[in-house]
Amino acid sequence: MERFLGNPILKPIEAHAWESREVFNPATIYLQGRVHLLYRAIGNDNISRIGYAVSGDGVHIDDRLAEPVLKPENDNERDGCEDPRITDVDGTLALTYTALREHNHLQSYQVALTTISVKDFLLHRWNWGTRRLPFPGVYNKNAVVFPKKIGGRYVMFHRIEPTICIAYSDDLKKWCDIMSVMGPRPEGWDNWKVGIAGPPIRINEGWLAVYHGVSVEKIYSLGIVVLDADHPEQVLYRSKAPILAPKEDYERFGKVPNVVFSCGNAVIDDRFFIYYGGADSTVCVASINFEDLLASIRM
Ligand code: BMA
Repeated sequence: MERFLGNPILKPIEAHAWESREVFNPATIYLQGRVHLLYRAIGNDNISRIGYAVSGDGVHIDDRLAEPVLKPENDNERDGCEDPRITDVDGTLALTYTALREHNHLQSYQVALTTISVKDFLLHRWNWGTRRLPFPGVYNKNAVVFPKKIGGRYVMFHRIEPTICIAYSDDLKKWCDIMSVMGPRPEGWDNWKVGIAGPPIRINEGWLAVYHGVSVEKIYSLGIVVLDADHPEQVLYRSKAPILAPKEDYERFGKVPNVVFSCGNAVIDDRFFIYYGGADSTVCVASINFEDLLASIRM
């Protein structure tokens, strides 16, 4: 992966109380020739909200809104809306995020899911639909919806610690057939826990997805995985080494050191872009020629 030399592409804005401390882990979606970023922002009150920025070339930010586009709205997410992922699934945008609630300093977190029409999204009318909990009461995060139905059903990856799991749904409301997909490996960089990054991409071999792996030393790195086209609970390939690991200062030092954490990607022309949070503090981007990435999984 080649890091963009202008990283970080988004930094906190001190004058905005809601995004004054950290901005990181953006969801991304490529629509009408632009990359739209929904980034996690932490402000003076230590609560996570979601902000919006947009880029025409994938690396330079052309516009950024001064107000959050999604913020806690009910008790389940009272203490924050974290780590969004967004997917265009047959013309509806499905947004998943981590709903955080604290009880006596103990964190409880669940997956939350809402939708918005492409039209509203592009017009910046933030008419999010009902916020649902696909797995009520279950400690769960790192959820992302697949961009296509499989066997007539919606598909979602999510993470019941320490394992990436799958679930299926007829209506994006009720989820069933939860199965484990892949867990940590005993050796190396992903030996503590794993979680999926942005939406999987359909390639000839099946589904290509980026995931994060955490080592017992609490270093967050990114790897890739290829899943079967019709049964994405089956892993066909998993990268031995990370494709991106903390190296630059903006990845090694910050609110949480040694973290590269991704919730979004985009293919623009012949390049694959990975958007990620550096050290839970800023938004960064790295890219690779898409054919080179595909060649690496075929070797
Ligand atoms: C995870 C999430 C991410 C964060 C990562 C590293 O549990 O909270 O938002 O980037 O830890 O701190």
